[in-house]
Amino acid sequence: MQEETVQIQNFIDGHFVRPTNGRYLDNIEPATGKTYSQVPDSDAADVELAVAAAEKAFPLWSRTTAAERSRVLLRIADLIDRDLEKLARAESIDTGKPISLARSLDIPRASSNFRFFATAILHTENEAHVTDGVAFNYTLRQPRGVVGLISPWNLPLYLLSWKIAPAIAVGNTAVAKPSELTPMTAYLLGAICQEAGLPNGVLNIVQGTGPNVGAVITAHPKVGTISFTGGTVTGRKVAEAGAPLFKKISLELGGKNPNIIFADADLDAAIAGSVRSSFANQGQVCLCGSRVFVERPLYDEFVRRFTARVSQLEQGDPLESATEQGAIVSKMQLEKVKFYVDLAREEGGDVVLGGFRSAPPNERCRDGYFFPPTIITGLPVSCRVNREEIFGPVVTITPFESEEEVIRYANDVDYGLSSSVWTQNLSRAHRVAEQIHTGTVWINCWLVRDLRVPFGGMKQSGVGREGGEEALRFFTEPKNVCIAKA
Ligand code: TXE
Repeated sequence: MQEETVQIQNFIDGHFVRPTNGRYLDNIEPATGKTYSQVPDSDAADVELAVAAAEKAFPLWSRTTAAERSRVLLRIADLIDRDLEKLARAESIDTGKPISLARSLDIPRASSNFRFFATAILHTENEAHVTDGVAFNYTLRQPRGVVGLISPWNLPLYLLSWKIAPAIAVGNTAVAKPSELTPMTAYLLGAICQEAGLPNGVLNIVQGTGPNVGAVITAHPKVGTISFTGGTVTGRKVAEAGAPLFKKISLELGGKNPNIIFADADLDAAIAGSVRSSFANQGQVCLCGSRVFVERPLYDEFVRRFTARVSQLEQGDPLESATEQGAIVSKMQLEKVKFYVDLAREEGGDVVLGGFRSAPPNERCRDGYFFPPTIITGLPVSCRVNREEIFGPVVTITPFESEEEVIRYANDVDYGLSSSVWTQNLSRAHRVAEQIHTGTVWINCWLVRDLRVPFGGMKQSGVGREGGEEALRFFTEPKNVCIAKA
């Protein structure tokens, strides 16, 4: 297999280069537990080169017309579509996610991100404010310079492109760092950008660890803008590094999202939606609804039917098209999942499905990191398993008696990223949506993502919003120009 011999390189100033220290880390395929490629273990010297390249490219790129920037980004989108199968396979091998998910979600979304922002910059309006016969103001929204983009391992190309596309569309230049666990599609994106004719230095990709690369980017005085997606603990470090330099920072962090099912819900739809929101990508999506709340009259039936449906999910080799549940991204993450399932037992929970490491699906995957979809009932709402982000294929189900009670449960965590509400009562849907403290509320659906809507979290799920207009604003600096009338 071609992937077995790949030594990934950094992408700096339009060229693929080795890390200056010559060091590499093993990159493991989660489905097999075996090293299949090597990722640069870059450090401050590489970040320095990337920042210098981005700085050098900025004057020209920021003055390039929106129409020309748009053309380049559209070419990138087209090339991602052309390489769909290659990228989907790479993403599946790198993350352990089912190839069907990479084909239908991750890679198509990556090209949509480029296409969306490539066209968005052609349709923006400029603001003007007339001061009563005294002056005329207009607002320039200018690119901010070199931006730092740091992304996690769960949706590698999807989330990295979500940052790169708006950042460079509006004329910034970027230093991007994918997760050291999932470097492959970012590496392939570098080649796509070269082929698309993106000028050298507009996008630089430095591969390596959080402490050696991510922390250097966030502390770098010439990187004034940081967009970060990852864990809450890391997000805090990013905020601490950026605060003394007054950087503009957007943080998209963890979640412990409620999935609320009222007794008047369309049960078939609620079950189908809950299976996805609980276990998509082995539960490793920050938007997964890991806390399911079901109104008492429906509780027993929901648990029975939901468990039956989940037990039918096809667990298997991520590279097989029929697989619906693949591998967990890393050994460490697998240990974390196991820790929380053990903790759930200690906290008095009943494991009604899963709960123990699954048998490998085939010989190739003998040493892979597999854990089955796990359903836990009988836990108090306030226990650790119901408050801390697990980020794996584990959900709890809890009954509730009233709207007021479930709103209290939903809000009683440190996180506030997203929520789902299943009900056929429109007034209730609006009422509950208004009272839930999450950045997104889905009514009778999950993960419907219109790229125009504001996206982000409340409380410890993050600071700021991206998506659509919000992203264009985040990556630009507004400047008011005031012209006196006389
Ligand atoms: O994330 P990290 P990890 C959650 C999930 C998971 C936990 C830890 O609960 O178990 O976070 O996962 C880079 N300065 N989410 O360790 O460390 C790192 O190299 C700057 C939720 O993978 O936050 C990677 O590129 N950057 C999440 C990125 O930050 C640093 C998705 C995210 O890694 C850094 C993934 C530092 N000091 C995990 N340290 C979501 N909400 O989508 C690390 N990084």
